[in-house]
Amino acid sequence: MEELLQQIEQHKADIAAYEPDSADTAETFRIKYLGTKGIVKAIMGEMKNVPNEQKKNFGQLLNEFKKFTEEKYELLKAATENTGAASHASFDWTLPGDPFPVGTRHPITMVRNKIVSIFQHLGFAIAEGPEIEDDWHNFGAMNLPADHPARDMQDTFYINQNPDWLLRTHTSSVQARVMEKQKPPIRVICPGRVYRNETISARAHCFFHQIEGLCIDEHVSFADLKQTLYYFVQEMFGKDVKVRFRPSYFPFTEPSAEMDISCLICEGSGCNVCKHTGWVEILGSGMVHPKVLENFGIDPNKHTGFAFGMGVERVCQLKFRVNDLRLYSQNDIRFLQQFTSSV
Ligand code: 2U9
Repeated sequence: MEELLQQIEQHKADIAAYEPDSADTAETFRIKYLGTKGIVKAIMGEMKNVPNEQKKNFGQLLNEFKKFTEEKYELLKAATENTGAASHASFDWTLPGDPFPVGTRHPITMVRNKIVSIFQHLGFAIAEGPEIEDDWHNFGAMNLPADHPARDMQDTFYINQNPDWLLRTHTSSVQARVMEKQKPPIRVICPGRVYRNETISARAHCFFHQIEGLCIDEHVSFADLKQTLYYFVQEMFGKDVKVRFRPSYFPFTEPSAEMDISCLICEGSGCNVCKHTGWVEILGSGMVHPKVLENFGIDPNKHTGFAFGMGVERVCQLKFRVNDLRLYSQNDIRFLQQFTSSV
């Protein structure tokens, strides 16, 4: 009897000291103490050998021991369920946490979002369209004649199954689809990926990203174009930036102009980004060609419009000084991790 009481005391001490050090600790404990062949059952079995006058006291003692063991089991179960393994006692809670890698936006996405938000402030809506286009929306509607070099297989990716299908070479096809559905006033901004059959190098890629804009209404003038684009570069590059327009030619605009901004890298003193001119080209623009308006049933005597287009990679290059276009699509984490602040 005395021996049995000593055994119970020893088991209680062992149980009290039991530590949850792995996910299956609670189960191992249950099998050892509370299982059908466990210690609690075995001690209960000793009841038959206890003299009758001691049975009451011993029964009480056994019940307490069983309850004590069951409570410990519940504690172990909770500890291993919550932590997956270790307990408060065996785990150093003061250890620093595991670093959680925070992703960053791709620089092209950051710059695109910024450009889009500037035009959204001016009341431009965003429009998107398919990257696989037909000849009409990409070229025909844009006043590109059948013999225009851009239509050449050398310059454009055509889809084998259907000679009328191609990968859009500019997002003007999106504006074409807007004009099909919507009558003036129209004010849209079209961001998207475009494709050209170029040999990949630091300065050329077979795909890049464009943002084009279109504004059509009554009495829209070249002055509106200039002020809109001036506002854009000030928001994008700061209030000190200067602009200049140079006459240019595009089949879909007349007159056409390219816009330069003062070189932000050398501030006019001369560097290789501005080729020592103090100016860098940023976008193309112009008044929408009357033929393009007519293609969509818009009367050029009543409505006029301006349009512009820019390469997001180009803006990104000026903003972040990235000098190799290939970096944008190589997904090299060492490159991508450098763009942690928003533009
Ligand atoms: C419609 C009518 C006219 C969009 C325009 C440009 C000028 C232009 C280039 C800039 C660099 C393409 O990414 S780039 O290579 N774009 O210079 N784009 S005007 O003109 C339009 C668009 C839609 C209906």
